[in-house]
Amino acid sequence: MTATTRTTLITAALLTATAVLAGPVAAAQKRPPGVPEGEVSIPVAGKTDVATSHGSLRVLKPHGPFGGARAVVVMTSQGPRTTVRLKVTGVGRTAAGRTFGAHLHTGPCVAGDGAAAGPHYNTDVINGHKPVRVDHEREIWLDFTVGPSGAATASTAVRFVPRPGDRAIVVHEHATDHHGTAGARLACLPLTWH
Ligand SMILES: [Cu+2]
Repeated sequence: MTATTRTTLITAALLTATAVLAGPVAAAQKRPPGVPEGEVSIPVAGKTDVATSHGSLRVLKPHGPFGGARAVVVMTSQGPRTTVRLKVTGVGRTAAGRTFGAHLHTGPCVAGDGAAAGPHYNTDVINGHKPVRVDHEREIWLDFTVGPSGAATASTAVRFVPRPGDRAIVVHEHATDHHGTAGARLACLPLTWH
């Protein structure tokens, strides 16, 4: 055997060993289609608009500061997380500096009929988890403080995605206390999604 032949045989043996190893290693990488070899793909859940609503607030209790008010609400989700933003404008100047409770309720927003909005949307109640806990992680609370120009904003983020329905953002007369209560229902904005 010449030196050249010996080199060729060794090279062939090495190539065979490489081919045997390449199979399982390549399979273990679980490279998704379209991703070039050597690149790592990190799945990113896209942000999705769940629901939006804007318009005049519907008055539930007359003579309050929300008769001429308007609101915008935007609900987006990213994976299991939901962000809700609320902006209210045109609130009566007498309400400047006051804080009002606001929540997502399970029922619809019907002018003059506060009871129609039903209870707070509570993910423990919806999923049958007991005991039911009432807090800003299980419900969507959007309390806001009215500025001197009659505008206010609020936002919240929760680790659940509310189920679709014909629902309402309800504004109450007081800030929300630790029991989740905030007094009389003054106004609402419908929020419907499917
Ligand atoms: Cu409420």
